[in-house]
This record gives sequence, structure tokens and C-alpha cells, in this order.
Amino acid sequence: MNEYLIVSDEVRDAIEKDLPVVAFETSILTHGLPQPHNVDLAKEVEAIARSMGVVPATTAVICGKLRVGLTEEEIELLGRGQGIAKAGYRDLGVLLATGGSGGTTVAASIALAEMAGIPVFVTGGIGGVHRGATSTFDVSNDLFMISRTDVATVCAGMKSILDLGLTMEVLETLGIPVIGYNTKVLPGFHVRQTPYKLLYEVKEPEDIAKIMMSKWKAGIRGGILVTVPVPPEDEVDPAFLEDAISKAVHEANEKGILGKDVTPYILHRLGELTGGATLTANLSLVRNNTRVGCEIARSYSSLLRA
Ligand code: PSU
Ligand code: MN
Repeated sequence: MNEYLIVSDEVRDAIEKDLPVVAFETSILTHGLPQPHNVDLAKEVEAIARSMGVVPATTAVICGKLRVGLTEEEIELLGRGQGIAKAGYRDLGVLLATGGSGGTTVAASIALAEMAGIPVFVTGGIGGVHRGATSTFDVSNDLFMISRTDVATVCAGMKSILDLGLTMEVLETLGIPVIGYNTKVLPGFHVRQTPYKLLYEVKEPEDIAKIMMSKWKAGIRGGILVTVPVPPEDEVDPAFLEDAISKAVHEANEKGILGKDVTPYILHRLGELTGGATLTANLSLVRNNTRVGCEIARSYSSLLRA
């Protein structure tokens, strides 16, 4: 550890004993979801983890420290506070030097998870290659960080606002295995299915834990992407969704929104354009991913302690 990394006692104790721990991000809390859903969800996923015997390790940057394992008060502060940054990997050093605070993106969260020694991370949908990236070059740092961090990321696919085909190509380039959890095709975040066939379908959490264990024991570096379809009852109608995404992406372009503001803007507009349907799906899929992530963490912990 180092002077900038603070891992809570509960999380550190669990890691030392090889007990199951799951890491969570906070950019969804600070920039991804509207209040009060954001704070409620962050607390709820921690409660789900605890009910499954898993220690939640929510990550963030608070007052110039990298934090793994937050208190409820800190979650509320991040979710309601002003002047909280969207903290990607590139932002971490600056936030540490200036005493800043930020909600960690997938990229930054898995970096913190790896530093702390947590092998499983849960999010909603990862960032990826944006529509129009052939001219904008807008490719999320999430992909690069997943490729070089020894952490399994559990998600519902990449965010549906992205170009999924291009994202699949970059995942291949970066050597990231994409595993379908009880699905043969890539899930599409707000929708259960996309046309993209996956190379690997895994039905049991134990089998994902075995892949993680084998890969890392062999010295093969980098992450694993586990993709879990949104529960059927909360899926958004695909045609309706596609229409709303086209509108939201078009608006973002018209308004000249760039860089780290693109994803929060489009997600917010999508919620409005679908009358809240994408919000319902987003909350549901994060809860569901949490359950799957906790099962994987329990299996991995059993393998470690065997
Ligand atoms: N998934 C969600 N909501 C979010 C995000 C993902 O359901 O807000 C966040 C994640 O933290 C992800 C980030 O890392 O958006 C990607 O942003 P960008 O496209 O700027 O890399
Ligand atoms: Mn981007």
C-alpha cells in the first residue's frame, strides 16, 4: 500500500483472509444517474453484497486520497455534493495532488481494485467506442484499462449508446475475452440481445472463477469481461431505444459536447426521451450484475481457500 491508498478496515481484513469482496464504481453515482436514484442504488448494491456474504468495496477519490470501501455518509456526499469530478484514470494524479474528489469511472475503479487486491468488479455498462468514432476517435479508456488490469469486470455489455461492432473489434485488438453469462450473443445494456455472437458462453459462476484463476496463475495479464443480460422484465423495447439513442447522439453532436461529458449527456437525455425506461433498465441491470458478481467473488474466494 502507499500513503495515497486508503482501504477500509473491513475490506482489508476480507482481502487478507481471501474472503469474497466486490469492487463498485462511483462515476455512475456522481455522473451517471439522477438523484435520488444514484445514492439509493449505491447503498442498495452494498446491501445486496452483504446479504450474499460479500464485502462491498466502493471506490472513489475523496479529498486527495484513493479510497476503497466507503461509509454511507461518504456515498451520500459523493452523490449529493457539488464540484465532484468524473475521475478517469488520467485524472487520478491531479486529484491526489490537489486534494480533489471524484466518482471513479470503470477504468479508474479497476485500477484501484487491483491496487487493493480485489479481483471482481461490478458496473452497469462499460464505456467503449462511440458512434462516429471513425472521425472523433472517441474511445473510452475503460477498454484499455480492462486490458491491462487483472480484474474481472461484470457488466450488462457496453452502453447501448456506443458503436457495439467497433467496440467488439477493439476488445479483440486489446486481447480482452468477452464471456456471455448464460447468453450466446453480446447483451446490449438496455436490451438483452445484440447481433454480435460471443466466442464464450459460461453458465455457472464457478466456471468464470476458474477462468480468472487459470489465466492469472499462468501469468497471462489483463482482465476478463463478463456480460450479463438485463432481466427480461426491465428490458427496453429495442426499436424504441434505437430511435431515442439516435436522437440523443445527434443532439450531443449538434451541441458540440466533447470528451468526458459525452457519456453523461447522452445517458441523461436517453432517460428523458424514453420516459424513464432506460433508467428503470439501468437500475435493474446494476442490481442483477451485483448478484452475479457476488456469486463469482464467492466462487473465486473458494478456489483461493481450497
Ligand atoms: N455505465 C452506466 N452509467 C455510467 C457509466 C457506465 O450505466 O455512468 C460510466 C462508467 O463509469 C464508465 C464511464 O466508466 O461512464 C465511461 O465514460 P467515457 O465514455 O467518458 O469513458
Ligand atoms: Mn470518451
